[in-house]
Amino acid sequence: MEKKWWHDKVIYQVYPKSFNDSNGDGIGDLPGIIEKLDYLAELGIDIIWLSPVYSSPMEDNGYDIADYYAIGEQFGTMADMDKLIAEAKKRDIGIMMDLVINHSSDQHQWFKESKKSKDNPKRDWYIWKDPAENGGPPTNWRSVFGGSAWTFDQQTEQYYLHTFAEEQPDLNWENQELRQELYKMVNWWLDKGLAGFRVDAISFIKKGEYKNLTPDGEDGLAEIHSLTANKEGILAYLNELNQETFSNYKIVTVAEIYPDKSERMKEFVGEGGPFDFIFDFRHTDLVMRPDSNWMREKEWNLMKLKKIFNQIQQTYDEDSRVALFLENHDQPRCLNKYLAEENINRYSAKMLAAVFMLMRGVPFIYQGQEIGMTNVKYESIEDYNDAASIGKYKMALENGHQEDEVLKAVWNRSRDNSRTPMQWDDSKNAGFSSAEPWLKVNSNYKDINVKNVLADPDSLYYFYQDLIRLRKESGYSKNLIDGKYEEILEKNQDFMAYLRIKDDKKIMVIANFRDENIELELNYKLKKLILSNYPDSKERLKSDRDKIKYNFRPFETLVLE
Ligand code: TEU
Ligand code: CA
Repeated sequence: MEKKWWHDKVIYQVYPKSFNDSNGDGIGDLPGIIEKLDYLAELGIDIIWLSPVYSSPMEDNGYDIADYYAIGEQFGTMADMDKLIAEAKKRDIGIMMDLVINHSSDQHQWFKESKKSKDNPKRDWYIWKDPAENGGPPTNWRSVFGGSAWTFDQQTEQYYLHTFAEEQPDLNWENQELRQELYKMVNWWLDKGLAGFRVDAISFIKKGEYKNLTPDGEDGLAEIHSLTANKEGILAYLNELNQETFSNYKIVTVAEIYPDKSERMKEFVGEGGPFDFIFDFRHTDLVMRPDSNWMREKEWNLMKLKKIFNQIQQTYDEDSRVALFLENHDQPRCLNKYLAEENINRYSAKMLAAVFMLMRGVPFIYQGQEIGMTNVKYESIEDYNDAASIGKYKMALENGHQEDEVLKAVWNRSRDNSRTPMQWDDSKNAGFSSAEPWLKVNSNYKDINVKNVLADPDSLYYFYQDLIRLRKESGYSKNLIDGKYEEILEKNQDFMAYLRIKDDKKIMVIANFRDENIELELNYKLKKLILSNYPDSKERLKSDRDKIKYNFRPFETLVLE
């Protein structure tokens, strides 16, 4: 595969509802994003992935779309959207929209029609089935947000399928008319000059056989993920989608695909595949339990994490790419996920940043990650908004768990951890809004905010900036963008380390994951220290002719040639 224009790009994810509120209604909006474009340009990112801003009743914060051709009024207007695309372009930033086509909102005109009668022309655009013999749901599938994946409709006495909330009915991809209608919409957006799409939950568009499976949780239901992800025949639809839309534009697409078997991943990406690259969730799944078992804390350790990172890197050969990410709007903050609470500090935060940003792939920074935002602990479930947290909370109480135990699990796992308003400064509401925000600001905003990191030359923000420059504009670009990934010190329990090799140049990224000093001897010839998360590594780093001996401090991370 030849080199692609997007190989060296860095993508920043904006969750619009929580980014910046320009008109004082407590909800982030498009003009608010435009106000902050200079901030993002300064960081050095190339593309903004915008979580959905379409017209939506917001049962799942915009992942429930009521009109694909309209902007949600809380976010602004189509004119604001056009302006955002234009203003971003002036700064060399592309806009990547979120494409949510596994399901729509139940408020979409199509579903309203579909619901009317069994012989409505749009009936077949969604998935309707007769009740099981006992009158219950057609199968025992659990929706991703908890509870049955089927909802009964009184009027027509059938159930409809929803992989996610009941307000998010699944579209029926078997219906050709529907598919054509979706492609028309995709092209309409691409004609506006987007940089591309992030394609939501696309693993689920092809359903498996409609049958009961062995229950895997205390609710007697079975995980829909394993039943419907990437089913045989999905590629025909995805290739058609690509043919009719993406392939006719100079864009980049990244898809949310759940790997069943890693060998299959390659069918989805690269030359001839329907997408340019994908999110591979193996490293986040290591830390988070599947939905059926979400309350139990997951045991993981550095050895497992290293192994998985290595597997992900090896899955995609030298020519293809994978999304590099630690956070998104569905995940808790990376500092809490990968570090013990007492170990969260600027050194460990920079360590995580360096380790993931310098692998082979396209890095994603989620809003607030660059300033070190952390998880939130609301005192009551009333303060939560995330449909998944609330659904699972209810389910757990019904299954007899104690409220405080469940709330604790919500603290760890809730998607609201990453959805708290962006912390711009130490003024009221963290400078996010002049009004009470839709979701409570994290109480640590007086310490952790954009104003502070910009004023501190040694901050995490500037470290991210350095990492981006290192990838894009340094003598090491070739290694970091195209170079081979090779894990080293596989057996070492304390360090994660790898090489990025291109021609005869080798770059080493080496990180001490422990909160203690550890001395290490490396059989490499040191040419240069490129970057470190401590100010004085250079003076301390001495090397023999072909050995590096170094006393690493807690979380110390070096990038070496
Ligand atoms: O997520 C798909 C998905 O299956 C999970 O990430 C899911 O959100 C998580 O396991 C819930 O605990 C995508 C979007 O990223 C997510 O925000 C949407 O809610 C979902 O699709 C439905 O559109
Ligand atoms: Ca607003």
